[in-house]
Amino acid sequence: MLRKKILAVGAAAMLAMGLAACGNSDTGDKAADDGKIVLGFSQVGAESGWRTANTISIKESATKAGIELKFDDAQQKQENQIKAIRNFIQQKVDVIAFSPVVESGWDTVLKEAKDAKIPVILTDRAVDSQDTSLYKTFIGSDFVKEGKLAGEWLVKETAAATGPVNIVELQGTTGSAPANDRKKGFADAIAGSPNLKVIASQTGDFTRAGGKAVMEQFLKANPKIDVLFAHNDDMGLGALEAITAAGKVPGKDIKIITIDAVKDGMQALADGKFNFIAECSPLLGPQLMDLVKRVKAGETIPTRILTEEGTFTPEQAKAALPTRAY
Ligand code: GYE
Repeated sequence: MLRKKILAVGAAAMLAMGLAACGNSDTGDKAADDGKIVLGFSQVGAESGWRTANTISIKESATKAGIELKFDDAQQKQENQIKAIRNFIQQKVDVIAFSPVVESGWDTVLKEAKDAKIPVILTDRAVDSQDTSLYKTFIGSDFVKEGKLAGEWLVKETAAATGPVNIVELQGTTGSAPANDRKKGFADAIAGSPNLKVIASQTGDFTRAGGKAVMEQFLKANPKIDVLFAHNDDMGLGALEAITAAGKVPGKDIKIITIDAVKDGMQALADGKFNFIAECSPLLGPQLMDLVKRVKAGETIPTRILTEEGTFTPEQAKAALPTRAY
């Protein structure tokens, strides 16, 4: 019994020593050795084509800019992002950037970064923190505008409709900025058209599997669906399978509006399965690296940097596809 205990204590001590040794190693601390700027980046996950393109953009542009990137994939969990940010603080990186999976609950960890004097840049998604001194800038799209563009297209498209137009909505990740804002922008745009009605609205978590599963439920519960508004291409692509399996023709029996304009979405649009896409660019890497350098140099940067984007109809998608970067 006693022997076992001694062994256990010994093992724990060795483990602790091992860990300590790890902490002192070259990779554990910031790479002061070669003078490179070290950027800690916490990514949401790998939930969509948009996210994959965004991750590639960030990794490629870090390499190009000569910035050492510590990249962490949070698998769509806020607790993992908080853990990653705390690790970055411990490693004394020069700058932290992250794409917050949800809007709320960041104040404590952002305060920890501020106390450690590590500047933070928000990319892609916003936080709802009241204290804006907790981050330097927010670079990304105007999600309310994207939802609005989607809604405005539908209002025009259905201008001649006499009866009710039944809409189902696939929302993005619950509590995320793009889900909250796209829902709001769309609702605002259709508010003046009483025949346009959202009859069901649920989250599909921005994934194809989620889009398919929720669309199956929508189709079972609602005999008449005229329009699907999906908060991203991937959920729309998943929903296509459910719609076809239910014996309906996507793009005709059910009009489909999505957001992102990644290649697979653009292909569906060019094929007439989708009807309209509002673009959301994932290519944030080059601008982010530029900002990292400027923040590190102590420059003052604008507190909000907007991404520029447009919209696509099937004809425009056909024309754009051959040279589409993502
Ligand atoms: O639209 C969706 C992704 O935050 C803008 O996240 C991003 C959204 C994007 O999963 O496809």
